[in-house]
Amino acid sequence: MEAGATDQLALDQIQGNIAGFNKPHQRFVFLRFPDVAAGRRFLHVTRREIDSAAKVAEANRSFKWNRERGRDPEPKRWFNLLLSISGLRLLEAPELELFEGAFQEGMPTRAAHLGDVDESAPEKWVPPFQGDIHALAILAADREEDMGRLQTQLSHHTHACKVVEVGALDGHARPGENHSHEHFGFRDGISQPGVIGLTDEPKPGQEMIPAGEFILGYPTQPENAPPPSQPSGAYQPVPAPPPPAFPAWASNGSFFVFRRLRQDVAGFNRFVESASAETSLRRDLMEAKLVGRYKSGAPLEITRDQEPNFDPQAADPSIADPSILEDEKINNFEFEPHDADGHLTPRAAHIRKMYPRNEDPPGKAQSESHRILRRGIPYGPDFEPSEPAYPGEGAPPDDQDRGLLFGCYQASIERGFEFLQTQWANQPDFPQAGDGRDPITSQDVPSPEFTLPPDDHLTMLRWVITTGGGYFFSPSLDAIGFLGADQ
Ligand code: N7H
Repeated sequence: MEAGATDQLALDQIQGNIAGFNKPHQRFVFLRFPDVAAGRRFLHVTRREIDSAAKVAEANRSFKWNRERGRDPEPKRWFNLLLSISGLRLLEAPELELFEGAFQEGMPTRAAHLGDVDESAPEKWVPPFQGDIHALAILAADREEDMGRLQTQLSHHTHACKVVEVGALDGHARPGENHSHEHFGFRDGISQPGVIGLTDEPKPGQEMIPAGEFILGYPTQPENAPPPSQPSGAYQPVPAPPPPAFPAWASNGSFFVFRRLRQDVAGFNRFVESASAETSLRRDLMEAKLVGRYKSGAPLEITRDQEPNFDPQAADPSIADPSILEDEKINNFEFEPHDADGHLTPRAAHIRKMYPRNEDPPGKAQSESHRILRRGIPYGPDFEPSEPAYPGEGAPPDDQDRGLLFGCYQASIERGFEFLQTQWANQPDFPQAGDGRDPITSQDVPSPEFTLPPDDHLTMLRWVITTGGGYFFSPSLDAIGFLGADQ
């Protein structure tokens, strides 16, 4: 299949956030159905309001077209509806035993496996994550005032169907120049896999991945196949292994992992300060070593347009050449062969652990077999350096509670999110013995180690704490109709 072909995916069936809402205001509303009849009625009445990937992708194209011409794009409001395993059970969805184990068990049951221990343990999670959640409504809008309209519309249906809204979490892009940056200060939302049949103009360095890695019912990435060619995005099809098992009604659906991740910005900043003093590295370079990018988003690697002897460590390259931050350049790099030892980007840096690109091990083909479509948005107020330290060892007060409402779509949670978290982030010996843990996402031990080549070993603290989460399924529009009908 040619990269960019859009006629092969049933985009009018697939829910819209898989294409990416990309909105600065998002609300996650968690729902409980009192009984099967109420649940089915709720699906039946909300089905026609669910926005499809076809609609969202078209609006995203028009948004970009208008922005490039200096015009104000038309503001949009989006709505999607997802179900947890207990919601599907209550709705008496058939053949649920075909779904993979991780989804059937749910995130809290997987806590020990994921490393959600100590402060991150499910017993400490905030409401509504202590109770049973049947469904998740995702509301998204360009304008904050439109969230009220979306919420009113949703509540109209929940009241009419006697569905309980057990809690809601609001995410907002940070204000002003920090708009695209998360709370530690790094630009986020840069590197995403291209999806064959959905991504029509892959950016340089953006590999095109078979849609079956993200959406059920399509070809998947063969783990041991030769790597797809790049950088133009021209993908050479290779025979696919059999897709993971799932009930027939689940075609065109996708699994959504949601995590409420609290960030201790003061703790992160303190660590950077002491580690840069210890290693005599500039502070901005120390930060970049942990993530693999400077806060601006500029990579710590030599991009394909730069001279081979370019030194990305001398200073953040975007200071001298802001064009490095453009789509054509910012993600156009590999780790091998010039940085096999991690002297530029440490092998345990967050972006290298989470997507090792052509690094071997694990090799490009395996790297491309564990991609996810990230859909995170910050929550909580901006950090103020003058704010008081947290009281004792406890949780921060509400007005200092900030972090990321992390979300990601994939066709298999075990192959996607869980693999990244357990096999790569939490493994001190991945990709090579002694490389250390992911400084951003691993929380499984109190004092994770991080190897800064050539021979510094830093002992970190935990700055990211899991405070809630769940596994959800985003059914196709037809499947919502099917599950909402009296069967
Ligand atoms: Fe990560 N951060 O701000 O430090 N992440 N992440 N992440 N992350 C990325 O490329 C961050 C988390 C991935 O393709 C960037 O968009 C924070 C989880 C993947 O090169 C930054 C949190 C998981 C990539 C951050 C967090 C991942 C990625 C670079 C939690 C999955 C793409 C900007 C609070 C288990 C790698 C960008 C690639 C990139 C940050 C969580 C995965 C800056 C603060 C839980 C796959």
